[in-house]
This record gives sequence, C-alpha cells and structure tokens, in this order.
Amino acid sequence: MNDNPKHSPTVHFSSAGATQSKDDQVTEAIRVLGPAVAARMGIYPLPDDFKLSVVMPVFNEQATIREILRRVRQTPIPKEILVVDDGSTDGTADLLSVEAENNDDTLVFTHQVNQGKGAALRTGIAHASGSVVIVQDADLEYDPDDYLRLLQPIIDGRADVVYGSRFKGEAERVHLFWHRMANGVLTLLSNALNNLNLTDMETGYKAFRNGVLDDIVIKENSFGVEPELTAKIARHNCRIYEVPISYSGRDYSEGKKIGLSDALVALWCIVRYRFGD
Ligand SMILES: Nc1nc2c(ncn2[C@@H]2O[C@H](COP(=O)(O)OP(=O)(O)OP(=O)(O)O)[C@@H](O)[C@H]2O)c(=O)[nH]1
Ligand SMILES: [Mg+2]
Repeated sequence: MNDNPKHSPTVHFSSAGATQSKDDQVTEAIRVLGPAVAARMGIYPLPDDFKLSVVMPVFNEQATIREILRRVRQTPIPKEILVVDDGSTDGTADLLSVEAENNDDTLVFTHQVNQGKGAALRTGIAHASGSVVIVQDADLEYDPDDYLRLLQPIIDGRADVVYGSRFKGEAERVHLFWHRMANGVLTLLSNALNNLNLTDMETGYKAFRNGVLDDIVIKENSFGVEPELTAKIARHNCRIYEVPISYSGRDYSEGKKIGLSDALVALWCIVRYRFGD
C-alpha cells in the first residue's frame, strides 16, 4: 500500500498491523473496505511478477538528480530505473556513476553529446524490460508517489497508456500564465487532430503497457516527442486514460529550460505526426 496520504484511507488494521508487510496491509485494507472501494482509493495488489521500468531522461540536473532517484526508489513497487544522461556537463554524470555503483536497480546510459528528451527516451525505452514503462523527469516537478495511481488503469486491464494530468484537480503550483496558455493551445490542437480529449498532452508523466512501445518508433529527438507519442498512440488505437497527478512546477530561476522555441517545435510536431510517420 502506498504511504502517500493522498492514497491512504483511515483504516483500522488489526494489532498485527505494525509487523505486517506491505502486501499483507494491502490484503487487509481490501478485506476491510471491499475491493471496489479499495480500488477507488488506489489500493490494489500488484501482479506477482510485476516490474515497472522507470525511464529517466537527464540533462544537467545536478541539483535534483539524487533526490529524485531517492523518491523513485522509495515507491513500493518492484522496478528498474533506466537513467539516460543526455550529455550533461554540470557534474550530473559523476553523481550518476555513484548512484549506479551503489544501487542494483539503477542502470545509466550515456549520450556523449546532448540530443534532447526524445532521444533520451528512445535510448531508455530500448532497454526497458518491465511490464509497464513510465517516464520520469529528473527535476522534482512530478511526484513518484503518483505511480500507483498512474499504473492502476493498466494493471486492471482498462488502459494501454495512462497520462498524468496536472489539470485534473490535484495540488498544482500557481504560476507562469503564458506557459499554461501555450499548454492549452498545444493540447487543444493535438486533441482536434487526433480525436482525443486529453487535458494535458504535454505532461511528463506518461505510462505505457510495454507491448505498446514495441510498435512505436520515436523519431523526434527534442521535446517534440510529447506530441509525436500522442499522435502515434492515437493512431494505434491505444486505450488511453488520464489520472490526476500533483505538480510542483519550477520556474526559470529554478532551472526550467523549456521555452517558446520548444512550443513552436511542438506545434510543428502535432501537425507532422498527425499526417506523417
Ligand atoms: N531541457 C532539456 N531537457 C532534457 C534534455 N535531454 C533530456 N532532458 C530531460 O528531460 C526532462 C524534461 O525537461 P524539463 O527541462 O524539465 O522540461 P519539462 O518538464 O518537459 O517542461 P517544463 O517543466 O514545463 O519546463 C528533464 O528530466 C531533463 O533533464 C535536453 O536536451 N534538454
Ligand atoms: Mg520539468
């Protein structure tokens, strides 16, 4: 069961609760609440052989890389962490060497030259062996405590792909008006061309049932990968779900890098990948 208060119901466990494993706690919560209510609260058992592949593109995230890895590892889900260092020059690479050395669950792949988020995802996804692949940015904007919520529609068989929406009711930092407007326009255009009704096409949290990615070739090296993936999963008739996630957006003084030129590239990619491959 997730430790996050967002998912944790007020359940009175038996006195053995203190020594129960997480699996036992999930079983007991489901017994007390009933499967339907427990599922609504994000309490559900993971399949026995479940493994999550966390693909983390990283470019110059020296300030946050260790903390985000700590938070990812803390999630109560069997997993592999596939970090792709996209040619960082700020000391991130040295930190990642130590992380890989000290943690069996962490593999680091290195691009000698910076290529962009899309290229980093291509490298990471090629090495993923889990049942579900989730993209995890290396800053602290997205919260790994949302993983159980993101995985649920795939695990219970409803979805092939799940997007975490920053605009569906969870706590969200209030700032950057123009950034949000651009986000709205890009999502609207992508929806219109792909016949979808997403609220947050550009979200960093995208989870894929692994088989889905076998049929998709990522061509974009840049942030244009977000509309590219969206167009391609729509074309493959994937069953797409959105779930609310929390979001602690950073601003430019805190290291945010995405800007107007990225929005223009995204605009072009929405059109390009709707009509081409
Ligand atoms: N900016 C940038 N990020 C990259 C690159 N390659 C990999 N990344 C990683 O991709 C992830 C997303 O980049 P961010 O700069 O946080 O941008 P974003 O989160 O998509 O967008 P905003 O948060 O809205 O600015 C981070 O983990 C980056 O470290 C690259 O070439 N440029
Ligand atoms: Mg970010």
